[in-house]
Amino acid sequence: MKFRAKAFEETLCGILAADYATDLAHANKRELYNAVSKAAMREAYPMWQASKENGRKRCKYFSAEFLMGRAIFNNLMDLGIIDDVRALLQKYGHDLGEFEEVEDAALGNGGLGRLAACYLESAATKGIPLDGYGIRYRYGLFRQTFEQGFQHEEGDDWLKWGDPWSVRVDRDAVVVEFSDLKVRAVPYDTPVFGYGSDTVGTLRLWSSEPVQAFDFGAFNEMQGERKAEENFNATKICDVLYPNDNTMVGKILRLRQQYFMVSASLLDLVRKEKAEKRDLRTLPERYCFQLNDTHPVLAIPELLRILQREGLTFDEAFDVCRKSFNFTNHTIMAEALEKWDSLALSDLIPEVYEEILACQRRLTQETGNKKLFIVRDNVVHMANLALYVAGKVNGVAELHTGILKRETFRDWCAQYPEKLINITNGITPRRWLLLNNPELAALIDAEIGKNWHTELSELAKLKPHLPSMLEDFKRIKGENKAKLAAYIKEKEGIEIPPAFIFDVQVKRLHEYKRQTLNALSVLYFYFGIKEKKLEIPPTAFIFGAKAAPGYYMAKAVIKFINEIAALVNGDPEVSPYMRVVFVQNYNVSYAEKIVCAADISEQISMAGMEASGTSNMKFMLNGTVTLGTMDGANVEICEEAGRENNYIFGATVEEAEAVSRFYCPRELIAQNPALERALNTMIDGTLPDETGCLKKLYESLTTGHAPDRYLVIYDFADYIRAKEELLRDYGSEAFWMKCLYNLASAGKFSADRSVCAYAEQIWKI
Ligand code: 26W
Repeated sequence: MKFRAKAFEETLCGILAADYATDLAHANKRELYNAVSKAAMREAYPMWQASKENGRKRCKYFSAEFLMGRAIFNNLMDLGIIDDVRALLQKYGHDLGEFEEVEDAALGNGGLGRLAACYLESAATKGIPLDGYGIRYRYGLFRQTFEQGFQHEEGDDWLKWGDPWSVRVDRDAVVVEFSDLKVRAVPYDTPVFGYGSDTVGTLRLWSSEPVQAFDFGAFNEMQGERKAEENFNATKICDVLYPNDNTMVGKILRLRQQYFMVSASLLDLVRKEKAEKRDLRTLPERYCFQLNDTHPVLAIPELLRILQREGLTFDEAFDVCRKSFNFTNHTIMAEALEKWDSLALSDLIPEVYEEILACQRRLTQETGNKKLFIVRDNVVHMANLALYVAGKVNGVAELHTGILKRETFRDWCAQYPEKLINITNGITPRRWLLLNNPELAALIDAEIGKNWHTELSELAKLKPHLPSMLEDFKRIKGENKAKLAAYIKEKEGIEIPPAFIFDVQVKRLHEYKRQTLNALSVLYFYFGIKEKKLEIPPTAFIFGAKAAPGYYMAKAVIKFINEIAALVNGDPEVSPYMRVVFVQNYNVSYAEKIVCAADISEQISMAGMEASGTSNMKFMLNGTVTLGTMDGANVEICEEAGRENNYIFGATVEEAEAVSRFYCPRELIAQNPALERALNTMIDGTLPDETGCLKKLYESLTTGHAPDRYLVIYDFADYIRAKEELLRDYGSEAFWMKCLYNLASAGKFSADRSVCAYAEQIWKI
């Protein structure tokens, strides 16, 4: 669908006049941003409305996280008006680029939240009726700065520029009840546009408010104190996104958030069903629910509770749940599989806890299988609850799903062999190529036309044309690198020459992702160059990552890398050949700039740990080779693009498992002086260690009961081998062809493919 440019301009001027008493010539950035967004919303409204009311079965994607990033550029592009708007603003002396100052909506931690955002956009593009349900956190993921090399966190005021892309829908407010508190849940709806599509999805985020506006009269009564406290608690539920990624922290506020979100969503839905006089037993004909990891799994007992309150028997309600809930698992890390204390649940939401117990009883009756349980020793295992009730359970890459079947969920698989399926993750090629790398997109358009925008497998048609694209590709990559270098100079104050190789690792900071391995290799090169024992082509090692504020070791790694950066960049003997930068506040918008400018994509998790990874796909789509392990979707990247076109190293899942049993890193260190030298910087004063965190990091790798859990030391030598090979190859024609071959082989990793697979195999839409 396309707007008429004229109609858009008229609407825009109307809004500027009515809401800001100004016009196109005089409006400031903020007024313009809000008015442009509102004008687009207004023009697209009929399309949004028609999409909601088309009577088709819909899937509701329940997720505690939606990492949407910045909406405006993506929305204008998907609506097909970005060029018109740019030209219009230019006519009045404005630059669309000024909206780069608009804050990202960072209502997510990392991969899982960004995946949810990609899926919404892809579903709208492909005409699949998919809506997101989540929480409208007042503060998103913290803003990160570095001080003396340490991470500092600040509140993320993502609403600073306003939220013109959402509509508050008071009419649909509901009351969520905890044993000690009633809360008003008010939805804010954001349209999700598809690329060149008439389908518009809805992202509905719930905000918590006091049930009654504050009543000053209460001060006169005995209950005054309590009342004031209740009002305070009600707003607090949505205050902030929990900044943990892959680590379960059993906080009651987090439990409140989870229940708040699913209860509000289901109450709202059931109320609508009743208003339309539907038989609730037939709910699965009109809706299904995708549970994005365990965070929204309380939706299952909550729907059981609501349906029985509406008159269904337990068996009828259970049948509805079996047919409507599905579950995606995003991690095998034991510390991420959510478990809640029975007491906490029965205290806070007693009726919901009763339904969980009823599920446990039914499980025992149905299977008699002693290996399967939901509640054990007064702990509720949320993944098991989902495994029991969900119709389909999926992993997010072939390797990951295999591990789930063989290990993590083996007993469940034996009982329900049809339940577990794989749907490999994907990314939206609109944000991750068209929008972030328009020059490369245009080059592809010129070769094979524009069909690939919505049919990414068409990229394969590039294969015969790759040699003729080489020069342009190199030029575009060079320009993107220059832009990124300028941006990094401005934001971080560090100079990286665009002619350097850009070696990039950006992702959440976690021990299993092994940023430490990369850092140790940087030290290896540093000392090699310093002592004139080795040469590498000039390389910039670029890091970006946030550490969970309570994750000590992850924060130590940040300090480690920042001190390495200071050492390397400050050494005139070495800095002509190497630079190191850890960018601050890595987020979706930063990623857009980095992904199109990288020469090397570091995907170096210990095999078996990274469920899929999605940044690996973003780099690939932008024509970047992977330096990585056989983990997650890297395996499928190699299947598609050829292992020989990437740089693969390290233990495989099987090896890693075998090695871990009897493994002594100290022996390996003793045999490798260069590695020892790099490690010693943590304890020998080479790097400042004001707090002793580097020493702790050193110890975690070398001493104690189970040192080096993630095989950093074990994989070091092979990592160096692969990295040196890559650096040697860099710049040759063969190397650039590898980059292009990866781009041409990225078709599989479109989120369009993934959502279509969900729609066919799971949602039956
Ligand atoms: C309970 C705390 C918690 C918070 C977040 C546990 C687990 C999570 C997420 C599952 C972490 C996450 O984002 N996982 C990532 O999901 C991506 C999308 O499927 C995958 O590509 C990544 O490999 C996986 O780490």
